[in-house]
Amino acid sequence: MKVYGTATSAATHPVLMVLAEKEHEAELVHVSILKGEDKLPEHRRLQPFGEVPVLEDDGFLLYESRAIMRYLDRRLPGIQLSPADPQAWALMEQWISIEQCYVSSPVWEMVRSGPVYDIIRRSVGMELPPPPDAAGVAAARSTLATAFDVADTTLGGQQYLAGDTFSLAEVSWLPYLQYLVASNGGDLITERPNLARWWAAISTRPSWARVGHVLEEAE
Ligand SMILES: N[C@@H](CCC(=O)N[C@@H](CS)C(=O)NCC(=O)O)C(=O)O
Repeated sequence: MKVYGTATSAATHPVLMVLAEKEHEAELVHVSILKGEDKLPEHRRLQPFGEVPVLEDDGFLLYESRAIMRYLDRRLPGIQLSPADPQAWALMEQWISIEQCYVSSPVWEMVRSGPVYDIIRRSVGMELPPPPDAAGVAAARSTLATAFDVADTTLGGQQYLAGDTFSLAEVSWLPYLQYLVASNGGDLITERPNLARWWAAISTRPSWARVGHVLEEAE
């Protein structure tokens, strides 16, 4: 198996995380976003939208991080990251959808206001838009606060988002929360006790410690 992506990309993380949880080795083929390699014709032949990640499994090509994480969970032996119970499974899907609709975009706004974006702006060979202003940051924080309040309430009654076991819901949230912490947004987690307890547990999983690298220096 090959994963085309970067070790610090939030969209590549779920793929690497499922592989780590399953203890399955795959080759990470580095595609530098900062150098624009994701926009080259040879990469677009694998991913027509010019983004990472892409999975190649014995000639089978798949892109879109959430599709890949679900595929790998079914495809590989080892720990099951999707609950068998239909209701727990549906709740997992609900929390993945919440991440996609209400968490990842405002986190990216926060990233654009923090130190990671300084690294990106220094690295790319073109002018990037300025960081969001104070109103933009406040709007992102407010959207995140709403989602985090809902998660905090749920986590007051159970250990994980979909119930009592770690699932793909956590896999989909981890990268964005890690980037939020790296972008002056960690208080949004720590000020919510159940969310904070859950974050402390999932962010210290050995698999995440191996794959959850955020961008810390220019390529
Ligand atoms: N919907 C895609 C989004 C992937 C995505 O946003 N990838 C980022 C890296 S984290 C990327 O390739 N960005 C390059 C760009 O947009 O120029 C997925 O989940 O796979």
